[in-house]
Amino acid sequence: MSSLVNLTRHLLHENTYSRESLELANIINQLVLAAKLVSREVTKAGLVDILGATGEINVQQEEVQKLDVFANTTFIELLKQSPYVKAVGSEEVSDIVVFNQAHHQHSEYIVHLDPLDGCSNIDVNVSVGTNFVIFRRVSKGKKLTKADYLQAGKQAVCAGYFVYGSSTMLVYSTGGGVHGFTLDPSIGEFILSHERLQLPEASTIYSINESYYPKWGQKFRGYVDNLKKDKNTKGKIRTARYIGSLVADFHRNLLKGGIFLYPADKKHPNGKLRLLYEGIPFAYLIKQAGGYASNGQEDVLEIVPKKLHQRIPLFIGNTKDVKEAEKYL
Ligand code: P6P
Repeated sequence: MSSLVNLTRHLLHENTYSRESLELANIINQLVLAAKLVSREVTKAGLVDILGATGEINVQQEEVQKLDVFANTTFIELLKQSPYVKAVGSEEVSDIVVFNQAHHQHSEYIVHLDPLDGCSNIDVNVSVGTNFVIFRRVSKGKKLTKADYLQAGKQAVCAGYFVYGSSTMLVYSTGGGVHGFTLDPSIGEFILSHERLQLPEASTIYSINESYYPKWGQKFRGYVDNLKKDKNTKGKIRTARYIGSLVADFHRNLLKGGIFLYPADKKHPNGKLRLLYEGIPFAYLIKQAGGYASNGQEDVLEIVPKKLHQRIPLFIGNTKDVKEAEKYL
């Protein structure tokens, strides 16, 4: 029993029971409660009328799925209950959501999240997830400023994701390594299952949507062509894996290594993935796990967002692989 570590105990222990860790523990426990509610809906999605699209188009110009709406509402409402969260940036909402109830007067934290990443795959039972990153405010005034919610990822105090797959997991870091917890539905607790995750030294896996090959630049096409001929020290050629749900592709990358690539192309001149709630959470985690994330020119964690839904190209995984890809971009 003494080896049983639940999330709250881990969070407090990890941060030496500091005041900030108590505040983070409260915020993450709200995220956990929301994730349990979303996990329940996701796992029974085929049985109730919560599958499919709502008929609306969101700020990303994507079809809004019913589960997207449920997840977005659930996470925002539960984060609003925390006395520590001042605002939420959500993939589903065009502007920053600022909380101004009485218990938010001294709230110090901003949470950016993608409530249900990969949602277009939900109808075919592919793993989806919720990505999040937490920042502390930098301004001292009463009014929230852009400087508070448009910070570079290196300023984050916590990042993580929930993945709703064959099991529901939480993978998070507060800067002291990456830790994975698996939900035990029979007791409703996230139990430590992957302590201090580190990327494997090397991997033959590369992950990219090759249907966009005709839209890539000439140099990048040459790079991908070479990947197919590439052999590792044991003479093994590369293996392609692409799920099409970023959180699932990232989770595999974190556990098995390799490189995930989503370059800019003619259809997505600035890339498709969003900096604040896709690029930054995963860049924060991969760095803690010994890897690296780039937009092709620089470390994703160094980029100061100019707007909430800013898109970036994303190359993430083993540092050696990502640095090699940067030469062709
Ligand atoms: P494509 C899902 O819609 C998503 O935002 C990410 O989860 C995923 O990695 C990407 O888009 C897939 O994009 O263009 O390969 O279908």
